[in-house]
Amino acid sequence: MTCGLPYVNGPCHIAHLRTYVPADIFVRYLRKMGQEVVFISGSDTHGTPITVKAEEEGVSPAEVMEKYHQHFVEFFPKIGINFSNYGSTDHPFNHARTVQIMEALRENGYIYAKEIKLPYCPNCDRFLPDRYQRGICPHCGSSARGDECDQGCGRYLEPGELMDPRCSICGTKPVMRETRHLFLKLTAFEDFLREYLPAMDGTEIARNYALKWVESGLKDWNITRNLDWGVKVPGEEELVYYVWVDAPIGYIASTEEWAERTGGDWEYYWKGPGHLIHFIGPGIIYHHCLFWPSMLHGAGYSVADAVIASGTMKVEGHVFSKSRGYVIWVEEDYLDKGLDPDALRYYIASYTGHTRDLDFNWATYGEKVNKELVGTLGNFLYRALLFAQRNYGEIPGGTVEQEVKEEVEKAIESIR
Ligand code: B3M
Ligand code: ZN
Repeated sequence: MTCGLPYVNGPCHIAHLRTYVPADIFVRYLRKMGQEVVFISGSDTHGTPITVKAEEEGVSPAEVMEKYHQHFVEFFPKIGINFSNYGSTDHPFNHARTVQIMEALRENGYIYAKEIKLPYCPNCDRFLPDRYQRGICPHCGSSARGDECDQGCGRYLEPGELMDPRCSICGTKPVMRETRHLFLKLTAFEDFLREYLPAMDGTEIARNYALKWVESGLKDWNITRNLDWGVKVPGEEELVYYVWVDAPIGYIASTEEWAERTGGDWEYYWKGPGHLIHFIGPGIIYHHCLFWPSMLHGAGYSVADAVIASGTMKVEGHVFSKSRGYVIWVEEDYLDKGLDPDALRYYIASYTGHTRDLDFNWATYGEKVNKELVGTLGNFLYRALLFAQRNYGEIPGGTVEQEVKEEVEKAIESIR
C-alpha cells in the first residue's frame, strides 16, 4: 500500500490528510483481517516545487528538503499514521533505482532523445521548467503553470504547451531556445493501457479519467528537465529526470529501505505475486494511471492492482488553496492547539464518501465532536461503564446472548 509522496516544500496540511487518513484506516483494517501489509510513503524531494521554494527563501534546495522531510517524519506518528517505511526520493536507493529503471526502458527501446525548443528567460539566464513559468492553459484558457493547469482543468501539460508563458520569478517573456531532451514513448503503451486500465481496481474516477485520456490520444512524454537538482541523467550533463519520473520510483526505493531494515523482500511486491495499491489525491491520476504503469510495465516490474483516488478538499466551503489561505496547517492550526488527532481523523473519515468533496469547517467540526463523539459515543460508554461500576464495582464477566452475538457478526460482515 502506498500513499502519494508529499512535496517537502512546506508542512503537512489538511488536504494531505484527505488521502493519508483513509489510507491508514484501510491499512489497519486489512491487518485486522489478517493481511500482511507494507505501508509505504516518503518525501518527494526534487523538482521545481522544491527549487522555487528554496529561491523564495534564499536557501539551498537541500536545506528546504531536510527541514520539511524531518517535519513529516515527526508529524505522521502524531496523527496516528505509522508507515512501514517513510523514505525519501533523495535516498541513494532512489537515485540508483531511477537510473536502473530508465536504463531498462532505454534498452527496451522506449526512450529517445530529441532537440526541442523550450522557453528560456534571457533575464534569469535559464530555461524555465514547470513552476518557473506561468501562462495560459491550452485546454481551458485558465491561468496555469508550466506542467499543470493548477487553477483550471487540472490537466498535465507538456513542456512547451503552455500558452503565453512568463518567467514566474521575474515576469519576463521568455524566448524559445533549442535544447536536447529525452522522451518516453508513451504512444507505444497504448495497447497495454487499454488492456490494463479497465481491469484496474480502485475508484472509478481514477479508471475513467485515465481511459478518457487514452481515448483522446497519447503523446510521448518529456522525461528530463534543465535543472541541477534531482536525479542526474547519466551522460547528459545539463539534465535531471523530471520529478514525476523519480517520485513514483520512490515507492519502490522506500520499499527497498523497508526491506533492508526488516529483512523483508521488496521484489515480492514490485516484481512478484504481492498486490500493489496506490492511494492518491485527485490531481495526480494522470501520473499514476498513464505514466507510472507504462514505466513499470516497460521496465519489467509489476503494475498496481488498484489506484484509489480521493475526492477534493475544501476549507470553509472554498477550494483548498495554500496561496489564498484556505488551508489548515495540521500541526500549527490543530495539534498545537491541543486538539485531539483522533477527532480530526474521525471528521475526515465520517464526513462523506472517499471520492466526494470533503469540506473542513470549524462549525461542523465542533458539532461532530460534541454531538457524535462526546454526545453519542462518549455518552454510550459513560452510561455503560457507570452502570457497571454502580452495580458491580467493575466490568462483570458474563456471556453474550446469541441474538447479540449474531448482530455483532452481521455488523462485522457488513463492514467487511
Ligand atoms: N509529490 C504531490 C502532488 O502532486 C506529489 C505526489 C507524488 S506521488 C509519487 O500532489
Ligand atoms: Zn486547463
